[in-house]
Amino acid sequence: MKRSLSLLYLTLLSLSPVAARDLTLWYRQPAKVPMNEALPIGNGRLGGLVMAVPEKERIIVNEDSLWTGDENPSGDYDRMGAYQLLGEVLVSLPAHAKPNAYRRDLDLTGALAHVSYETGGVKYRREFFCSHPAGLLVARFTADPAGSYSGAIEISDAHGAGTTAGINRLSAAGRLSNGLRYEWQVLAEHEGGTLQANGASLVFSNCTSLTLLVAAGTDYLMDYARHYRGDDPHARQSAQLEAASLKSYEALKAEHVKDFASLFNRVALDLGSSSESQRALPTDDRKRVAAKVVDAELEQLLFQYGRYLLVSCSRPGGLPANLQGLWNDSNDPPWHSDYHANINVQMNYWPAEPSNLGECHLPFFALVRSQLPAWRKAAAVAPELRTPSGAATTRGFALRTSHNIMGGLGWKWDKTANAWYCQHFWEHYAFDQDKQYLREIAYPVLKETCEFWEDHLKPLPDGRLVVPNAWSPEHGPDEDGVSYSQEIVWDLFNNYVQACDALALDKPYRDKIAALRDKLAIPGVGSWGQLLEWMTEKKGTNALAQYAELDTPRDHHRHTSHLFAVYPGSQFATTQTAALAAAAKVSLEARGTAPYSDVREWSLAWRTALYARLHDGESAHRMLQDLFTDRNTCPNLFGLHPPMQIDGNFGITAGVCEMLLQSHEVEVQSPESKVPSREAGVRVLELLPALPKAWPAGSVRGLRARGGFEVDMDWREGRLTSATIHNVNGGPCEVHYAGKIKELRTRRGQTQHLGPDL
Ligand code: FUC
Repeated sequence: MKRSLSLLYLTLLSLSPVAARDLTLWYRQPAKVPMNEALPIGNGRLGGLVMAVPEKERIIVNEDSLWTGDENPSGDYDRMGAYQLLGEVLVSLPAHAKPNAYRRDLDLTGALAHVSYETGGVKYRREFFCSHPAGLLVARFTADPAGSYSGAIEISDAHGAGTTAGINRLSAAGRLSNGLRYEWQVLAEHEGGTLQANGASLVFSNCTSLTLLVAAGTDYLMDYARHYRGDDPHARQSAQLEAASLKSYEALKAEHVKDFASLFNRVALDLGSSSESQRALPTDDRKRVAAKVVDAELEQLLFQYGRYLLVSCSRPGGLPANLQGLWNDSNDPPWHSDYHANINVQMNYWPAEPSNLGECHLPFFALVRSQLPAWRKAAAVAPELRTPSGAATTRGFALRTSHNIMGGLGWKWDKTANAWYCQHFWEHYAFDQDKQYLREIAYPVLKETCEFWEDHLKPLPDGRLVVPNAWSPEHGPDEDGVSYSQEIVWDLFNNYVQACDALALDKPYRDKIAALRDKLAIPGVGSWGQLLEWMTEKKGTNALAQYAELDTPRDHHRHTSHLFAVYPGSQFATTQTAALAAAAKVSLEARGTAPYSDVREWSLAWRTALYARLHDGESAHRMLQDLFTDRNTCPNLFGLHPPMQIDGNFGITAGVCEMLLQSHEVEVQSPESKVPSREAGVRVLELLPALPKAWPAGSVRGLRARGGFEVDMDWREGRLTSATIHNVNGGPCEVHYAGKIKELRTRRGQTQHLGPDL
């Protein structure tokens, strides 16, 4: 008995950092604006926004492949299409208007949304989740006492399809303008009372409970060779509903909670305690206060919300997170709710590896690989992508600033987006060290992109190599040797060299690319100590009128593209390239934050990670705190650009990871060189590199580090008290903390405990 009690105590202790109370968003009123207020649930492919209105539940339903548009090698914007809304499930309960004791919440740990209220002496409760194992959205309505539910269920299809009603089923099916077929079905189960079809709705009376199972799908297939079309979704959906209807609600829920926890519970974070008065506030009010007074538990929740959202919208087998993740209430969403390649989709995936959700990165690789044939074709015919000698592109692919899921491209070439995408392929390996993945999935894409850049770099008279006529995203003129492009190509070449070394492959080509890397022009330092964004310092005005001065201390543009080499790149590591890192800091400080209206949402998340890499925890934390203002996040904590945009949610999770643990540096043999190549050396794990004063005591479990490590840490009074380094799949490493260095030579599967002095 004693043993089991102490076991229980230990179990509770180990669960305490992810206690439900700390990880719940809650509100005292129903949602009004779906994207800003509704509660998001998702299983990676199918998603719902729960409005939680007592007298008429509205669940806005999304399926991630419901896209208009097509392949468009000439970049014809109209043909790119947009991510579409599927429709809404509506449950009318007319007698429930104006209830008492209303509350709605989203429990991140269980991935469950709830609504509860009382009216007419009855306690009502709803629960919602999207199950990955079952492939369904599930909604359950219960009440006490029994027999209290009377109302009607309807579906509203966003593309005008009529509803077909069966005995306990509603369905709708249609085709979009590009021929994509879709279908969705709602199966209603009830306990007590009656439920029957009446026209296009299901009418129920005096039921004790209702369970709705929602299935949805399209015939989209991530395969260029099959024109992105696969099987009709009808049979798949019917089978999912059939299988789920054989299980009890509790069994479906238990299966979902277990599946979700298997990913979500890998990381537990405790940043300290908040006050009782902070805890007493609903999330919308609480976040406003948190922008001014530190609310450590809400900061921890914001970190975990990014992980919650990533697991909910990006699971293997589905599409990657788009500009709104998976959630969308419109057929004409902002920026088509597409994949933006100059920061946004990359930021979506920044937290995947460090926050221990490597599998959630896989949909991004699957989509990119499925688009390559179309992107090669588009590159081959683009006059803008001719090589410096005037030849058409024959090797590699390129993409524009935005794209769809069917080989279609949007606005303006972003020439080095191909190399930036490659960084993600490399990072998955860097963290997880899976050589088979590196050989079969990542390496071919990296090599092809190196070939593209081998063909496209332009030599300057002094022998340096530059990316010709490219842009610093959405800021100023296109020119040769823009810092953003130079840094991204350096990153590609450096990663490729490491990939060859890891696989012992292609030595001659590896050496060729290493030589090209070392000839790439490196950004200079300008007259006010800033890192130059273009090869030459700009004076005067910008064609884009709102940024009247380019490259001056008064230039507060939202993008920090020229700081790529600090984060997410690793070229300008603080300890090894101190002069360039210092210049980057000058630029970052000038780019600023509030009240500059252009600095918003994702800009703050990027700045958090940049400050963290520059070891400035106070500024990193200031950026994080600014995200809580009403201009940067919605009441449901979705990022607010405006309008709602999800990248900032993911970016801030990644930023917090960087504040606590960094692993982008390796010990290099010649640290005195201007930009040391990172091809040989021992991985450095830097503990608590940017811990702010706002988090004096805390702990983290389960962060991942490059090189194949998992790290747990505890700290008190702003100082590390203990650390545990699990060698999951790594080699030797060096642990750095506060000027101290400890070399570890553990084997795979071994764990090393370290004290405050390492
Ligand atoms: C980039 C940014 C914008 C916005 C858009 C979706 O173009 O410059 O701020 O986030 O993507």
